[in-house]
Amino acid sequence: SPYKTLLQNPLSEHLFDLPSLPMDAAGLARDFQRYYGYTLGRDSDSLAAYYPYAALAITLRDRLMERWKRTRQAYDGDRCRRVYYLSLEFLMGRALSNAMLNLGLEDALTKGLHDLGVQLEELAENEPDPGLGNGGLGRLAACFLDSCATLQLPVRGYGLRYEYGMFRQMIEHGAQVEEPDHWLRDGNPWELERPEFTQRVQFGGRTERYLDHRGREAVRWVDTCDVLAVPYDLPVPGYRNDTVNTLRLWKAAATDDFNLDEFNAGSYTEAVAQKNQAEHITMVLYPNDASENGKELRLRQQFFLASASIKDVLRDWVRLNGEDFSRFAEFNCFQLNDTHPAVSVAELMRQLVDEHQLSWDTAWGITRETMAYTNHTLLPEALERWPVRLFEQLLPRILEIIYEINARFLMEVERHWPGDNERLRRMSLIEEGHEPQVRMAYLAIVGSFSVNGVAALHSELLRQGLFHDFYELWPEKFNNKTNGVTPRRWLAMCNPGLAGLLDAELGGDWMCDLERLEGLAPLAEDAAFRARWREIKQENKRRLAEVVAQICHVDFPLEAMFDVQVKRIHEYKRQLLNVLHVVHLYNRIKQGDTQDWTPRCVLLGGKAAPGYVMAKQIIKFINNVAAVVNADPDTAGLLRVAFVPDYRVSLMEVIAPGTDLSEQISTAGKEASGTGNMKFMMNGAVTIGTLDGANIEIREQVGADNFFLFGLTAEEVVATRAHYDPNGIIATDPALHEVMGLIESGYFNRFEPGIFDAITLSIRNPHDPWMTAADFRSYVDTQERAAAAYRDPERWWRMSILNSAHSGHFSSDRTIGDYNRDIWRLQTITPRD
Ligand code: B1H
Repeated sequence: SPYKTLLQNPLSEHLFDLPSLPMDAAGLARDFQRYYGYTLGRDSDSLAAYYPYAALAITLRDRLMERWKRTRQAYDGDRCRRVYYLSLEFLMGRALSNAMLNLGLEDALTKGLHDLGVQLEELAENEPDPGLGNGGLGRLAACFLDSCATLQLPVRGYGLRYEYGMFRQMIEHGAQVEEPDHWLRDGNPWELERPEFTQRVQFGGRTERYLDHRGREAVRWVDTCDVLAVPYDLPVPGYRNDTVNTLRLWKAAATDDFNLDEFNAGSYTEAVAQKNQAEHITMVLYPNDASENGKELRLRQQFFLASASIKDVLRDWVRLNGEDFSRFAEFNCFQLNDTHPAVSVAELMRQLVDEHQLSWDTAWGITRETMAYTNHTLLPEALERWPVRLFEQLLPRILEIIYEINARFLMEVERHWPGDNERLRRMSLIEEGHEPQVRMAYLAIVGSFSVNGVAALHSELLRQGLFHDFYELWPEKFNNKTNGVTPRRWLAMCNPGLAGLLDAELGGDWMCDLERLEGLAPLAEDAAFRARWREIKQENKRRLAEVVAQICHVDFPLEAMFDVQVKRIHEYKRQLLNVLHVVHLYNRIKQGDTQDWTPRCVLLGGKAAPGYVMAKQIIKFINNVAAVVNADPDTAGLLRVAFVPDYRVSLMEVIAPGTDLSEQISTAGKEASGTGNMKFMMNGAVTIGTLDGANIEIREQVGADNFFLFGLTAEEVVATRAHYDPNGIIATDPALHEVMGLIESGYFNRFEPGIFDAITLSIRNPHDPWMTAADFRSYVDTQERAAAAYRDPERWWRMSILNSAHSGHFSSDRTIGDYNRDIWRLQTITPRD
């Protein structure tokens, strides 16, 4: 590697004494000007909106740089215990306003730029929204990094630098159309390329036994096709402290060793062109939220992340400690974000045994004390299994190691339950059959000291269902860590109106001790306070309505109840149930049944996995229903429906503050936690929801009176399954009968015959896993109770205030505190001057 060359003479220490940077309005503005004019070389002939944004980003990045270095030095210098959060997804959202908030530079920058005639807010809108994640799982990783930096915990994120993030969603004739998201097109001012820390990752080849220098039998992995992993570091600033943590994203690059045969045969260009293959590994994020990907390239991505990240950590260890690994587990912990990086268990073993010459038992002891696994879903279609055959080709040495782990593990099972062959078959890391598969979740459990779910119900269902055998073997490994979201982005940043009120009522820095929101509870009884609260919500609804008008061309009157469901489109999340309710309201309007009507604006949004046919039909259905409802003059002032395209982090920042009613209506037992539910709650929305995921805990916190509960429980869902009769339900519920009749009459697809047949059939199917018809009646009745509550403003605003007041528990600071207490056991580290 060209970076191997070290400097002949160490650089003078004076070189590292950087002059400190101005933090006042004029000084900031001067830097901004310099970056725009000199560094980026732009002037008045450039109308590209990107460059003023980039100049501001560099201005801010400079002000993080010194703290970033000092944070690294503090972690290295203290030799502290550290955590590595391994995730195929980090859905970070925009960095600029976050950096501004955390550095406390909003006022100075607004003024400095204003003096230059530049509008800060407009400029910030030109930052691309990096979409390196699908949904909740990726966004959770981002909230966690924010909390770790704010709590000053030595945690580093490791992920992939996808060239193309989550696709951009367009809606054409009501249907989803995907467009590639080349978010790096104009460059990324936040990232720091660090080619000097490049790692080499192996693929393919074969294994070979040999005698090492001590004459012991050892294995090496040879004839491999290697790919370089080049790290790009992103700063993760804590809230107004001196900590700046790191998110390290790997980019795949070709090695320089050419295929000599081809090269010598004169095929120079062919030899070079082949190298492009390597770079495909980090080309694109798989957009299949909560369902299996099953493609070879995906396994390549997973191993690429695991191998490069572990090498990075081991290199650091050896740099500071030499080849003595006896205290490695004491100082290092890897948190696996679902099974996507679970191959890390075998890869850590491989590096310790093959590359650092540890014995199997020593290496296994270290691995099992170092890895921790978080499960995020019970859905069978999301449980990762990789064909043994694929492992054989792509990662032959890793497969040998998995076999060895399995053999030793099954002996342990045999000791615990002698002669229980059925159990051995059930618990094996290898699922036998026509096409044998590696069960990645079992590999993660066997190789970890901690296994956690993401909400109380979810963790309980893991213990009692999916992982029951493992729970019986190792009950102490299993624990719950209820999810949370960062109040910096999801309250302070996205809801400046409310933040101002909280500053005034609770004093500063409530966003770092969110339980202080409890102080709002008594104010819910104060009519003057409720009036201020309502005004802030109305202003946020105005902002949201503006976006809906601009993007969807639908008019949302502000006095209506804003009823919102935004999340990935999936049958288990039951966007269909929401639409059935909309059609029911439409029927009532058409029948003149509008006494005591609460005007309602229903907003939906979310992406469907490109290959998920039913999810795409649901999007088309929503849009067709919206078109008919909005075009019917009878609905004026009573009902509006819109589908917002390209739902993403930056849109949620406008949506959550402007929402009255939060829809969390998954089939009970299916949504592991949900995190959108928490963002809405913090911003004063009231939830209508099932007893699923974290909804249960939300209801506990806010009290049953301030939560609209409906539907079957997880237990009832299971019990109902055997005798579920949707057609009987439809026949005996007149409202549902009419709704289904209207849809089946082709009312919403006049010129597109048959396109919704699959949807109506799925609702009528006795094997419908999501049991949409079962919950219709209780959903509609509960929606009516919510509407009545909204007509009683004093009641509604009290509920709204109490939702914010009791949302402190859902700060990701609390979640990270729990991880740290039970799993990570890190000390806080404060960088010093
Ligand atoms: C969640 C996923 C997920 N669970 C596979 N599982 C993926 C699975 O690309 N893939 O292959 C991507 C994502 N995502 C979500 O995690 C849960 O559905 C939510 O309920 C939960 O709140 C969130 C965070 O824990």
